[in-house]
Amino acid sequence: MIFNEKEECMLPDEMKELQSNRLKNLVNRVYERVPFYKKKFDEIGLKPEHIQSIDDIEKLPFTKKVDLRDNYPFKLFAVPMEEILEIHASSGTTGKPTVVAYTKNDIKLWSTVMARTIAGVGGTSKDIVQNAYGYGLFTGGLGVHYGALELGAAVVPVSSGGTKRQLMLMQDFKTTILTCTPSYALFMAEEAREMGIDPAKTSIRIGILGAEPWSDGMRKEIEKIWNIQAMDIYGLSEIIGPGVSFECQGKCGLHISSDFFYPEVIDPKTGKHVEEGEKGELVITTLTKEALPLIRYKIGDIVSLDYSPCPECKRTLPRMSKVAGRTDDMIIIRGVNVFPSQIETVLLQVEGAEPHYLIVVDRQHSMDIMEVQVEVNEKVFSDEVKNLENLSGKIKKEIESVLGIMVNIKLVEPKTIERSMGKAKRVIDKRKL
Ligand code: DLL
Repeated sequence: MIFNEKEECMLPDEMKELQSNRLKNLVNRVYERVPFYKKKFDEIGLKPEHIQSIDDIEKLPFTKKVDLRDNYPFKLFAVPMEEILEIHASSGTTGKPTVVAYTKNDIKLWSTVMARTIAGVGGTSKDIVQNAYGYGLFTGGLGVHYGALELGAAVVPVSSGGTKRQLMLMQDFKTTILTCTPSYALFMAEEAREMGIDPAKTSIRIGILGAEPWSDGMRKEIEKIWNIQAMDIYGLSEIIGPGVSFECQGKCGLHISSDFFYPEVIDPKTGKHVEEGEKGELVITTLTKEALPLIRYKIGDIVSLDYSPCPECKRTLPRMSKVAGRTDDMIIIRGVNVFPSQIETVLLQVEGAEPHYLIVVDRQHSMDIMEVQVEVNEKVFSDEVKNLENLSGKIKKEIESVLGIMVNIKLVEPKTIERSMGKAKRVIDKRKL
């Protein structure tokens, strides 16, 4: 189903004009309202009037995650606090989270693009959506929630976790759409079997899955176990949350809502556009967002773009490939973005721990588990066992409070973690996606 045919099936010229007008307006707005952008534009001698069309976008400088960190928490906001309705945060690269915010119009926009998403993957107002993405500062729960409301579907705001209860509600309510991370969908199926429930026999017909990388192999497995259509949706907090792109029923790439989020794919080394169809780093400009407009935001996800007509639906929105990797060392564990540098920051603050560490990620019973191996110094190593246990407990507590997910700590002898001559290898990811 198409949520809004007029918007999603625009002719290329119409779209270009809309994007150009929106970009001009955006550039004026940030130049006037956000000192960070004014300074950046002034540094390269760029005036808002130099931007006359969407084709001028390459004249604009990139924005990066570090810019959000440097302007923590609110300095990139383009509206006064009285216009802000909601504030979210996701993992930053070090101690402080990345903060994002929404005005009333931004929430409307979020609702629209998420209604497009749910309709795009095959949902209707008749569906009962069991929303097992986390509610709270994480963007998944509320994003899907707003979309379901806008579409007119019934939403069950169960949030993530409490798997047995999820399964009970699913059976009693006869929910038809499950929204969660792909790994949680697999975990839930295992729990179901243990409880004597056959996941293939539930009333779920569509899984709206995303927030972490997953392969087509994993899609097939989820589709088989649950007897559903497993659909990929993509987004990130900084741009809007979920709702940046979604698969239509052809599963032939993810349609980007490019009337609001203008996509470019660049070579991360040169910053230049790659050819259509070639892989590179996704960069997005939020054309209409009010609270936190972002110009040419370098996302770090590797994708390719396809502007050819969709073989399945009438949408003219371009399609991006599934995410093929990252340009940085971010990993996603149970839907939570984790940067090795966050762990390093904690270790540097704990007496007795050395900043030599290795993160080992694995998947057991469809659940991601993370172990951090930490080297201790000679003095601590010769201490009593009790002291070592205390140290390990302290590191665990600190890391868990920063990341918000469970972690196992293994203290290892001094000088046992392999030293590297070049880029240190901080992560061993044993998960087979
Ligand atoms: O994970 C938004 C979201 C919520 C998307 C629910 C889909 C469903 P963040 O926590 O800010 O936002 O993390 C964003 O997650 O840059 C990607 O690296 C990764 N990611 C999100 N969706 C996908 C996907 C949400 N479908 C970061 N495939 C992004 C692969 C994904 N990676």
